[in-house]
Amino acid sequence: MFNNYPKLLLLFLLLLVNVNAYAHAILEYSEPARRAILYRAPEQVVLTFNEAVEVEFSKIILMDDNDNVVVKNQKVRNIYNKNSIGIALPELSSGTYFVQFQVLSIDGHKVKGRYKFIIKDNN
Ligand SMILES: [Cu+2]
Repeated sequence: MFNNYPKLLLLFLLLLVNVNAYAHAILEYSEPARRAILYRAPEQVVLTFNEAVEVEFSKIILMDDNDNVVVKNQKVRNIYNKNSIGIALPELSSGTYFVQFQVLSIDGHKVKGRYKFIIKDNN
């Protein structure tokens, strides 16, 4: 019965390595970009991660400078592929906005983030 012990240990170690291979999703780029200064209001927010995220368990909201929620409960959907998620935006006036997101990585971990962009008055 001790013959199986090294095999089991090896199996266990392999599983451990495998589990560690799945890290959280990392935001690689976004539209609008972090700290972007825009002269035309964006029509959507798109967040692209290094791996697929669970679109049904991901949220994106838009806040203004006074912490008021501007957009929430917008259906998050895949945009370019399974790594990118986004929401459509209503017509936004000039101002400072914050994109706040919470996504579920395929490894089951939640990843949160927040970044700012600015829409300048183009008059
Ligand atoms: Cu993780």
